[in-house]
Amino acid sequence: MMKLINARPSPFGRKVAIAMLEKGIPFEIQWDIPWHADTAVPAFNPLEQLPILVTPAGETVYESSYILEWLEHHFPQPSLLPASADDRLRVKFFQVLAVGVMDAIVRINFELARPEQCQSTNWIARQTRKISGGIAEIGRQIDGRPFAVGDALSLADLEVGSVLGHLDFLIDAIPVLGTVLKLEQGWRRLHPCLDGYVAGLESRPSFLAARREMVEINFAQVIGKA
Ligand SMILES: N[C@@H](CCC(=O)N[C@@H](CS)C(=O)NCC(=O)O)C(=O)O
Repeated sequence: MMKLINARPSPFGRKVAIAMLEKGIPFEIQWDIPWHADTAVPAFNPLEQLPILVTPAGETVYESSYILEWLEHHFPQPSLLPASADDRLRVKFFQVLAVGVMDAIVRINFELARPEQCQSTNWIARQTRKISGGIAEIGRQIDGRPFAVGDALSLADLEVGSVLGHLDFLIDAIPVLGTVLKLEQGWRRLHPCLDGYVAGLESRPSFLAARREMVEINFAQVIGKA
């Protein structure tokens, strides 16, 4: 059986789990915390990041967007990619926006884990602009439709949905992040047109089954002096 090495609140791991659930691929999850000393991650991925897919033959596949493509190639049905090349390119475009927003969220998270006197307000402001600009662009592009590309679920929705869902989750779990991002009331107030889109995705059995849970992670220890 396939094994997914995953971290509990990881949006990267969640989109992979959702793809496997949508495709009906049986898999087990090995939970890990890549920041902790007892992590198994470096033994499977030289880049030391989750999620990692381990096939029954022992092949390892990592980098979430690449795993999604790998799954699409090896388990083409039901397809999570549109038929036309133009639409497939458009899926990639949403992937670029979603990955960019997620990268900025990760950078801010680490900056906030530094002692306050070491934090750069310029850096935080830069990442905040990327997040608000990226979400606004996603909202403009989706424009109230139920799916990002065409009229069916695609990898674009897994990419975008996992980021927006994760932002909800993070703002709830780490209120200071909401304050820094000026999103104390969440992103829906600023981008109401995305509300129905995300609600539709989050009500799918696959999204519901791939639930998030916060675990205690000592980020300050990870970036502090050895
Ligand atoms: N670009 C990677 C990012 C994955 C990622 O950042 N995973 C986190 C867990 S949620 C991790 O393993 N971080 C450890 C590290 O970056 O060293 C992907 O899409 O798979």
